[in-house]
Amino acid sequence: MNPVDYALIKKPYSGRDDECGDDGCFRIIDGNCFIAHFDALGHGAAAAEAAAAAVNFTEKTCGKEPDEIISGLHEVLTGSVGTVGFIGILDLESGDFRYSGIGNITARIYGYRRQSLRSADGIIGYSIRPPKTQTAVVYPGDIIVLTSDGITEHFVMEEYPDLLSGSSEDIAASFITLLGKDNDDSSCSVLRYLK
Ligand SMILES: [Mn+2]
Repeated sequence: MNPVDYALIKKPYSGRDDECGDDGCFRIIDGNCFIAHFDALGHGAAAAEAAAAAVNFTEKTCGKEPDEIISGLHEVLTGSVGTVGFIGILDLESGDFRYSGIGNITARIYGYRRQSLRSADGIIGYSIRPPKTQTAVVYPGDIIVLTSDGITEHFVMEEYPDLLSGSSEDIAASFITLLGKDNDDSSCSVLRYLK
């Protein structure tokens, strides 16, 4: 079973750590590596509260399939400002990555090739269609990167030759420093599937 290296870095727009509407979590359970990333609408205290509720619920239910967790989150977060979110489960033995996303969390696999993992339209807690779990294959050495819309989505990789260098912590820090916007919370989760 291949080990993983995980990091989450978030940078609140207001500069106050208790006012970040971007958040995420990570667990390893029974040979599966579970990862989630959220960006609650807007920023400030109400967004931070919704993001915290999303993480709290997700941590309690992370043995379930991604689409089931999203459906549960949608119920729990009704009445909140709502959030976009991405949930993935990596089978550490096979490299199968089951995922489900709603809204504009950018999810990409970098490695031998670059693959974007598409999310459905909608806002969790406000309006979603029945979520689906999809599957991608992750190979040893691949890097899964999840970013909120506080990080530039479109960029030319060749202009950032060191973006994917170092540990997951280094990579997340590079995304925030090199591609972070200054008008929103920004955040990046990195999961490296080690050889
Ligand atoms: Mn945002």
